Amino acid sequence: MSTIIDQNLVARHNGQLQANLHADYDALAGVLSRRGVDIETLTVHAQQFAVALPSWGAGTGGTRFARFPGKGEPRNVFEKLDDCAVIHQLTRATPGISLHFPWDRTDDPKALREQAESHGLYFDAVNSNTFQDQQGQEHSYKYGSLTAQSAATRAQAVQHNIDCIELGRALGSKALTVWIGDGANFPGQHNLRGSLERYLDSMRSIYAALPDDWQVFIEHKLFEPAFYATTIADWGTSFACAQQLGPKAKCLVDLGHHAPNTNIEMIVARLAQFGKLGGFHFNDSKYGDDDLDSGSINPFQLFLVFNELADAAQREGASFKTANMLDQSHNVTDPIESLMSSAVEVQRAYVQAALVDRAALRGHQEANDVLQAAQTLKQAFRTDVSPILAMARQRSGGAIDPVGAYRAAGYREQAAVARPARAGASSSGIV
Ligand code: PSV
Ligand code: MN
Repeated sequence: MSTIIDQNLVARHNGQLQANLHADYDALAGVLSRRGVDIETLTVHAQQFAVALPSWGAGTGGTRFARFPGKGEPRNVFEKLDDCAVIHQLTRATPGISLHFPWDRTDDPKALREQAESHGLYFDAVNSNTFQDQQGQEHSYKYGSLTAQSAATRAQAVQHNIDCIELGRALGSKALTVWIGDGANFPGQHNLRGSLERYLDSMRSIYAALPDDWQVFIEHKLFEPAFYATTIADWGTSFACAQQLGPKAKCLVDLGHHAPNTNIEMIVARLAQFGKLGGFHFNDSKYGDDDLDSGSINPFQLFLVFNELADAAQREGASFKTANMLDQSHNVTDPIESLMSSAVEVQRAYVQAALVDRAALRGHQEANDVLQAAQTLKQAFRTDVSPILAMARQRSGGAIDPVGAYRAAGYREQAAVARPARAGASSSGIV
């Protein structure tokens, strides 16, 4: 596997942190062994964790008011791939990349795939985009895409999704994620039932084009850009559509796509129970679809989501799998640093969930010992598993302190020189 940052630099950086890491790791091993938990098992578990990176997260994002680009931003999909390779090199937790078309469209998928493989990366779910018009596009999506009144517009949107599947196939991807912004801004604009009927019709054509070993993920979102009624607004609608379409259709939960205070872990439990949980877009939020860094606002919620995933994995065994991806917008931080920290925060929740004493929890639940049941979860959540995450990274060849190593390597400064801003460069950093 070729690396972008010099591995000797990473090793030197690790060397400086080694003694403290071992002291912290040994101390935590003692704490955990008193609870009957073997730290080595948890470290191996941490090493098995993976979350895919959104190609569109590699550039600085923005709001509807402004975007303040940073230096050395990637200008095309190959440069985005380089940034993703750096993130994986240092965290060893992000081997997958989720592409978005047409933003990441390439005429040379073979070259892109080879570049990814040379860095030990693969392509996770590909995403279609019928929420914007592209230059030269025949039919506008102003009034909808898969649900549009115009049959020609719907056909164009369906064809774009089929093209995404084709490109994804060439790249080795195995899933298509469909998020549409379709909906109504005013009562009366849509016949609410009619627009969902058209959505299902369109999705049936996309579903029919899926290769046997592919899945399609339906991503719901409460609102934005449709502010009165979004066609696929909630997990119930997503679930009903996935049921209608068939076994290859599943639901994707973007953590930012719900009303404030929604019990997202319960949605996760429901979808898992009925075999329709396809995957995640991880991010965090305070008010709406804020796309903030994972774990930055509500780490307990993230932990509770992973607690449900651990429960489902225990019930269903190795067959239980979800496609896990980040979906964030970095407006005021270096995107590489945010994506590295976020991957570590999602990994943290995954390891903390593995710490839950499930037998004890079940016992407290059966005995209606509410306080102890809650404390059992809290004990796992309160445990600082940072030494486990750092040890897992180091053993897998990554950095004990990914952000520290990244800054020491001067990658961004070098990128600023190698990637002078260019008018018309491919979009990155999506609002
Ligand atoms: C929509 O808000 C979303 O979460 C979808 O996943 C899009 O594909 C992504 O953001 C990028 O805009
Ligand atoms: Mn998303």
